[in-house]
Amino acid sequence: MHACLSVCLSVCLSVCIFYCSQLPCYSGIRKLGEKSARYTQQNTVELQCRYIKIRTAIIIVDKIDKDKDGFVTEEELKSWIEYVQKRYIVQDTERMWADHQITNNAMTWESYKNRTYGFADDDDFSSSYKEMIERDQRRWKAADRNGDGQLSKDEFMDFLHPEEVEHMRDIVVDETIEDIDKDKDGYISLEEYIGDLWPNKEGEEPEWVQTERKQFHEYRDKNKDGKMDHAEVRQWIVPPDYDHSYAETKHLIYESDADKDGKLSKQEILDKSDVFVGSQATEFGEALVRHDEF
Ligand SMILES: [Ca+2]
Ligand SMILES: [Ca+2]
Ligand SMILES: [Ca+2]
Ligand SMILES: [Ca+2]
Repeated sequence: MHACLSVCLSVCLSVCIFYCSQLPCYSGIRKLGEKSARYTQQNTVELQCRYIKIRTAIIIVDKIDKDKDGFVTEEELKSWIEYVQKRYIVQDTERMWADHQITNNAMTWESYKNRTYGFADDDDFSSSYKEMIERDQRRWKAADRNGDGQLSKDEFMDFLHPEEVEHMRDIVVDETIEDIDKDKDGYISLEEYIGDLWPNKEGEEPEWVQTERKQFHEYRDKNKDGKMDHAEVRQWIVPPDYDHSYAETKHLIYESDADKDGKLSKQEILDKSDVFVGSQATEFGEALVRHDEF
C-alpha cells in the first residue's frame, strides 16, 4: 500500500485525502519530499510531500499531546522541544564516542587529535590546521572539568556542544569573536559585524542590513566605543535570560494557532506543516523522512 495512503487510513481516510489534494508543497517540505522520494524510489516527490505533511500533524499531535486531549499546549510543545534537543545531543555524543578510541572510560587529547586531524608531527601541520588544533585544545581544556587531561563521556558532550552549558559559554564567545574578527584586534567592529551577516556585499545594501547597522549602535555596542568586546558579544549570542526552547515554542504557536486559543489542533499543525518542518520540534524535518519511530 502506498505510504501516504496507509497513514491516511490509520487516521481518517476521507479527511486526509482531502488534505492530500488541497495543500500546496512548500519549499522546506519539497526538499524533504525529494529526499524521501529518493529513499523510497517508487514514490513521486508530490506524494511524498503530502505524506510528510500528514505525518507531521499526526506525529506532532500524537507524540507531544501528553494528556491526549487532541491539542498541543504551549507547555507540551516546550517540553517536547527540550526533549528532542537533549536527545539529539546525547545521540550525537554516543555516535562520536563510539568512533574514537576510549581507554578506561576516557578519551585522551592525543587520541582525539590523531583521529580528527591524522597522525603527524605538530610541525607538519599547515598553519590553518594548527589554528584549528589549538582552538580544539583550548575547548578541550575548558571541557575537562576535573583537569586530568582526558575527557569522560559527560565532559566530551560539553566539548561537542559547548553552547549547552554555562561553564563553556566563554569559549563559545571567544570562538565567535575569532570567526568574525578579520583584523585580529580582538574586537568586532561594525564592518566586521556587517561583513559576517552580509558577506557578498552585492548590489545596494538591503534594508535588513541597514537595520543591523542600527542594531549594532543601539544594542550591541553597549559602551558606545564603536566595537564589540567579549562581554558585548556574550550579551549578543548568549543573553542571560534567553531560553531557546521557550522562544521556539512561542514562534511555533504564533505561526500556527489560527483560532488564537493558545493551543494547537491537528488541523492547525497540518495547515502550517512547513513551519514545523523547519523547526527543532521535528529535528528540522529529518525525523519525518526517516520512516522510523520518531
Ligand atoms: Ca577529565
Ligand atoms: Ca576586529
Ligand atoms: Ca563596545
Ligand atoms: Ca488553536
